[in-house]
Amino acid sequence: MLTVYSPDHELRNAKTELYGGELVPPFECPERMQFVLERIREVRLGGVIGPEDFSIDPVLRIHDRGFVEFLQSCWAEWQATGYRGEAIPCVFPARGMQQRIPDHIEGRLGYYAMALETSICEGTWTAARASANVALTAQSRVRSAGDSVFALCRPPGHHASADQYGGYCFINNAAVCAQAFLDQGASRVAVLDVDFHHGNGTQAIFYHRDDVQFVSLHGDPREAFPHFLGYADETGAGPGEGFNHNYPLGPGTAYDTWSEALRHACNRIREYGPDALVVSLGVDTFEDDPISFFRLTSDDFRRYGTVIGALDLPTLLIMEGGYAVEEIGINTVNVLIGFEGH
Ligand code: Q9C
Ligand code: ZN
Repeated sequence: MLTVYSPDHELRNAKTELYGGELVPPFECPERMQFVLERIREVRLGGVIGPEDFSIDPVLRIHDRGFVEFLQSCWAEWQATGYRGEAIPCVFPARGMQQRIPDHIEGRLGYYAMALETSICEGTWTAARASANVALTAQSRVRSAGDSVFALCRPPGHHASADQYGGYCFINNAAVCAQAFLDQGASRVAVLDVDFHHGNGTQAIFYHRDDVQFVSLHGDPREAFPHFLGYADETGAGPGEGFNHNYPLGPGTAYDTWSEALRHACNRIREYGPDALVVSLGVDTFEDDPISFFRLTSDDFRRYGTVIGALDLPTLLIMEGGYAVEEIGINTVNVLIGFEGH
């Protein structure tokens, strides 16, 4: 399988993540990519190519222009205030307040954030753009060659909505690529999200639409981030009713229960009959992931790769989460090997 990768992700190297009331080194760190890249070379999975440069247009098909401009200028504006740390909001347009966009960077941070573990630092926007270019390059290969491609990108994307960042995500790569398939002539695209966390951003973006089906397996929002979306009764709205499927699963979920949900999810995708499949591939479902509570083993990743491969669709696999840094290479590549060997 072909992989698309850019070293420009290293430009996002934040020093802080707000975790348990402390500022700690971020779980979502540059070293993650090194382990995946090394494993791809070790098993000779296939070629690794760099990204093409896409304009901001495919990103603006999904994201709000004011949001994009905010991300672009945030670090400079934050620095101009004289603050010494990384940019973290501390006030939000909470229930009962105005949803107007303020001028001050402090207010705009709160307006555009959905969570505040994700510090914004120098290089964040450049890295997020590179991540989207990697995903879009892989998308264009799937489209032109009809086979399946892996986008090895960070920062991840599935928590980002049209106008909110957070959960380590800025540009929703999966949503941007699903839209690109449609803009290039596809009638229907399915997004299968197997990251441990619910893909709240992707769900919100397509919730009212029938041309993108969103299917997600994730930690039950009662117990897991993002906590405020991802329930089973969220099935879509308006024309999108029936095109959103959530499988929330409880603490300690192992492969028997998880794979049963996956098979159910894959049947939904078969019924939908998409022209292309986008997989939000997070490997934080691993038993030793430091911030998650599923119990998948490294072998389970290979097993479920075959289940997704059996859908037999032109597939774009996009890297999302996974924080057991030394094992994410083995686990990610196991999915790709299983996928190819179905
Ligand atoms: N106690 C992705 O996997 N913090 N984002 C969780 C757990 C945020 C995960 C805290 C997790 C974001 C792409
Ligand atoms: Zn995750």
